[in-house]
Amino acid sequence: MKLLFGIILMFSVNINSQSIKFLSNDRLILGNNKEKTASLDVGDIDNDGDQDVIVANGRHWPGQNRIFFNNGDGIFTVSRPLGVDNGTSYSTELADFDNDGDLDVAVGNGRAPNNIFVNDGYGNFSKGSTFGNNNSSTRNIVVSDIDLDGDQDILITNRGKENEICINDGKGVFKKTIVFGSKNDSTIDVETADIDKDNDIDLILANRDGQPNYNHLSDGIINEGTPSFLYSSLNFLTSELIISFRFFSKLFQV
Ligand SMILES: [Ca+2]
Ligand SMILES: [Ca+2]
Ligand SMILES: [Ca+2]
Ligand SMILES: [Ca+2]
Repeated sequence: MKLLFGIILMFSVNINSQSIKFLSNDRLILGNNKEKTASLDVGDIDNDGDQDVIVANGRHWPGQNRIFFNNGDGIFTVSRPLGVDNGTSYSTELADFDNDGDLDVAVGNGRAPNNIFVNDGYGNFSKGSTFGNNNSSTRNIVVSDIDLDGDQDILITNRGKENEICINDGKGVFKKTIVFGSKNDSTIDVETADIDKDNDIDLILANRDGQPNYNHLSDGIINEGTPSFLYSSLNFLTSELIISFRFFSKLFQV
């Protein structure tokens, strides 16, 4: 008998003695197994009330990024390529970068320009601003209003180069870039939070290549829209948060 859903995957997770079952099948697959997916994000891209998915493909090898549109039942029966160029994409994030009420796309590429794609409100995208250094080995991008001016800025973590904060001008254009860290950093991820409760945004960095993870505390000084970051060190051992907290009291060049 031919199975309607050829592959059925099911697993369950026990949380406090309650069981949650996750079900998947071959109608729920996004793309194909030849695509080297590095990142995805979820949001209502076409403003029809259901959650759609943007998938970034490529990593070291140029790939086609795709948007998958939800048919309302949780099945993605329509996909659309994002842009005409294949790219070495490592990371993608959805946010309303141009403040017009719809979700735009940011794509971070390794050794190739990072790009904004601007939504027309219906899930059709035009290529917008680039952001950050055009030739950095981008490994991750994170969206945060780092200067607290009401628009979404982008933090880029680079391998083998300084990390970057790209400041939004409010219209989805990123002309100003702040670098932090050194070219020797191998940062794979960054999160933002007000760690020291002084009402500004601090940075928590995850580094690879044997480097410690760092916490950058903002000094809260907004100079032409630019915060500075004090450099401190957090050593993470066995996933415990604070083993050692050492301030180097070094003001980063921003
Ligand atoms: Ca939708
Ligand atoms: Ca928008
Ligand atoms: Ca901002
Ligand atoms: Ca803070």
